[in-house]
Amino acid sequence: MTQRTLVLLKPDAVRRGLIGEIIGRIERKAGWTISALELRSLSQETLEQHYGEHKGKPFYEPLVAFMSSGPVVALVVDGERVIEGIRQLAGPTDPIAAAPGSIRGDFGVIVRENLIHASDSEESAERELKIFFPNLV
Ligand code: RTP
Ligand code: MG
Repeated sequence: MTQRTLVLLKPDAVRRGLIGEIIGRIERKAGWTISALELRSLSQETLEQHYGEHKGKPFYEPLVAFMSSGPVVALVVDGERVIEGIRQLAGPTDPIAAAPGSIRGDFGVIVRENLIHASDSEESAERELKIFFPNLV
């Protein structure tokens, strides 16, 4: 089942020089294709749309501050079961709970600064792709 997903390399990943390491893991999966890729700074409006489901939660304001603390790398990835696949590569939200071998498990410690975002379902992917890459066909 070919799918399309949105991936963000968060500001901590960019600051720490982990762009190549993380994209390399995605690229090496057989049959997945990067169809868009851009370094960009996210506006408050974009973050409000993207993380709207978390508005009102205690971690929302610090999350938005963190996500606007530096540029992110936004990618669109296409391929077989890529939505579930990249969530697996990333590991659970809390990097300490994430197994070694996963991106968060290998490089993260802090829950907020967990390196990568990946859409968590087909519905989320569709919604998030419209926010970040509205003109992609
Ligand atoms: P993401 O949306 O960024 O891909 O991460 P996720 O699905 O694994 O986690 P989610 O529950 O959607 O949370 C979004 C992001 O908010 C930060 N967070 N901080 N307790 C906390 O301090 C807390 N909980 C979540 C993380 O950056 C998480 O990825
Ligand atoms: Mg999420």
